[in-house]
Amino acid sequence: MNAEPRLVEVRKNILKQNDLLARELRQRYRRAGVYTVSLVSSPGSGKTRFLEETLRLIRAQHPVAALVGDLATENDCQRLARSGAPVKQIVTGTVCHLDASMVDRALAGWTLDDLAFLFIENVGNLVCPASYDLGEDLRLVLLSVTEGEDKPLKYPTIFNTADAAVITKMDLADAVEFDRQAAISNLQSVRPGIRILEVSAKNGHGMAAWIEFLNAARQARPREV
Ligand SMILES: Nc1nc2c(ncn2[C@@H]2O[C@H](COP(=O)(O)OP(=O)(O)OP(=O)(O)O)[C@@H](O)[C@H]2O)c(=O)[nH]1
Ligand SMILES: [Mg+2]
Repeated sequence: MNAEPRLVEVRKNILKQNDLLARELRQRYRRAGVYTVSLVSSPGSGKTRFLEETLRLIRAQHPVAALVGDLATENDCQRLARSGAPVKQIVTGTVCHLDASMVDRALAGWTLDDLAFLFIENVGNLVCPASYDLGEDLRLVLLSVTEGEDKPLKYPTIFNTADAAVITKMDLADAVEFDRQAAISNLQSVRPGIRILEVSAKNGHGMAAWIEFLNAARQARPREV
């Protein structure tokens, strides 16, 4: 009978510790002038492909770096490193999300003051990453046209904790009979007013608007936490 409340308490303490460290990270990012963007989505929605294209486009304007989390492999790190930007893989083993301490450890050895943007690709998962603040300025949730317009309704927490949504793989929209209006209305119903970007990292559709949005968001960020 007593077991349940204790488990809840332990989980609350872990989350509280994470929030404290995330707040410190947020302060570090602000002091260094680096704008931090995290990406969350289900596995295979196109986070790495979108980030590869983003790094390629933004590196011409600004110094950037990226962290990427996966349970196993360095595959995504290798893909992102082709951009020439500094990239580190966080291998989580059995853990289904990144937390602030993993990010903190991965940042060791990097001088944040040298960066304008830091991107953090989370583990592909629409549930666990929702609860863990990484100190990011902008949390992006990606939804690909191939995974079904109802995902925001089924996984409301992750969509509700995001600052902006990116609909990916728009080049495949017709082939999979993607219902754009349904997807937009589902996103708006769980997170009213959320900014929605529509992109294809494959043919470049919407990528210029995304980069413009990113630069404007960095400019608009308050200096103090
Ligand atoms: N046609 C098309 N395919 C895409 C696009 N973006 C990603 N893909 C493909 O979708 C698959 C998954 O893309 P990834 O970028 O690896 O997805 P991810 O979200 O990083 O996956 P995890 O890290 O495993 O969660 C790959 O085969 C990509 O080439 C796109 O805009 N158009
Ligand atoms: Mg990936």
